[in-house]
Amino acid sequence: MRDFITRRLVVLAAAAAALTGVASAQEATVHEVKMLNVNPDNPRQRMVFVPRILKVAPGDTIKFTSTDPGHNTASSKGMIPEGAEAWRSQANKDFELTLTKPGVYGYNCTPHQAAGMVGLIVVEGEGMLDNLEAAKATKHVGLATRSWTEIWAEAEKEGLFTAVN
Ligand SMILES: [Cu+2]
Repeated sequence: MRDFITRRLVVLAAAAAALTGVASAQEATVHEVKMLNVNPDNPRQRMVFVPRILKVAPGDTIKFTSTDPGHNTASSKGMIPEGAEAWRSQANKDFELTLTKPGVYGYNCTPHQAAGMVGLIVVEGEGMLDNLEAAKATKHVGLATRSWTEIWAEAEKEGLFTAVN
């Protein structure tokens, strides 16, 4: 539901920009990612970021909300673009992350990484695929291996790595 609202806000921002004759619709958007014990849309998924795959524009903010206790978000080693800043949030706290450099960003929940709690953000733009192979080649622990197999396949299927919007 929130995802739907976010999308609507983006559409409204774009429409407002068009109406007022503003050339750029590059309004910085805030995308919410919930940190959950159970995915309400897929209860078999436990310890999960929802949505766990996001494509954003440079300068957009991702707001990780501590919906359920005990989770955090941290960039995964070897899975962010060269020169991008690593992050690691405190557990039980909301966390806002603004990404400016195009590329793929793999992240995890520190305590639940082995339980498969990982996610992907793609920041579109020039050079966004530069670190894709390196990110895909990263080794994982426990159920994260399965999560990443699913995430790469889903991202591919959704065309995240093809055209720049
Ligand atoms: Cu967690």
